[in-house]
Amino acid sequence: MQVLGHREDSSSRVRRVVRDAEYSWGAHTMMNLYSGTTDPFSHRCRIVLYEKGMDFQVIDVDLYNKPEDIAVINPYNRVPVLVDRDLVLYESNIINEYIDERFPHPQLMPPDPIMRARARQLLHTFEQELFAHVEALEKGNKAAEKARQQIRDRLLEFSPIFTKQKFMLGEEFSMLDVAVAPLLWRLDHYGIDLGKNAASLMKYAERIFSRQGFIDALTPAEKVMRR
Ligand SMILES: N[C@@H](CCC(=O)N[C@@H](CS)C(=O)NCC(=O)O)C(=O)O
Repeated sequence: MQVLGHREDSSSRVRRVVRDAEYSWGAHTMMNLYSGTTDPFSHRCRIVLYEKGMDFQVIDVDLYNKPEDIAVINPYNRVPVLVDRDLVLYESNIINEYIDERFPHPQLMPPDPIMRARARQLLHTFEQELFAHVEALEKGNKAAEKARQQIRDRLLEFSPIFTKQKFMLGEEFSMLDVAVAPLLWRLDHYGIDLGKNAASLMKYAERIFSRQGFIDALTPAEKVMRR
C-alpha cells in the first residue's frame, strides 16, 4: 500500500486527481467511475449505473498499465473507484449501495430492513465463497484449478433456487443479481464448466444477460468473453 504524506497532502492530491478527471472529461457534475475494462468488480458498478439510466462517466483504467492516480484516490490501489464531487468511494458493493440510495429508481436493495440485512449477508457470502477466488483466476496462478472447483461447487448449490424464482431474491432483479452477474458472464473465460446440472442457473444467467442495462454496461473486451 502506498504511504501518503501527512493528511493535508493526501487530501489535496485526491482533490487534484478529481479536478483533473473532471476537467479532462468535461464532467463537472457527473459521477465518475474509474473502471477496469475486464474487471468483474468494476463490471458490477457499470451494471448499476446503466440500470439507473442517469448521467455518469466511465473512465477506463488499463490494469496492466495502471495510472498512479488510482493509488491516490484508493489506498488499496484498486478499481473500481467512484468519484462524486467531494465523495470518493471504493469497494464495488459500497459504491453500488451509494448509487442505489442516491438514485432510488429502480430500487436494487430491498426496501424492508430485514430483507435488506439478508441481502447484505448474501452479498458477504458471495465475496467469501465466490469472489475471493477471482484473483487466482485473473492471475492464472497455481491456485486457479482449486478456485474453479470451489466456484463450480458453490454455484451449483444455488441452481435449484431458479426452478422456483426468476432472480436471487424472488421475482425482481436486485443488487444480488448485479453482484453475481459478472462471474456468470465470465464462466467460459475462467474455464469453469458447470455441466448439465446447471440448466436453471444458466437460464437465470441468460435472464440477466438479456437486460438492456447489462448489455450497455459491457466493455468491448467483456463482449468477447462469451461466445
Ligand atoms: N473487493 C474489491 C475488489 C477490487 C479488486 O480486486 N480490483 C482488482 C481488479 S480484479 C484491482 O484493481 N487490482 C489491482 C491491480 O490489478 O493492480 C471490490 O469489490 O471493489
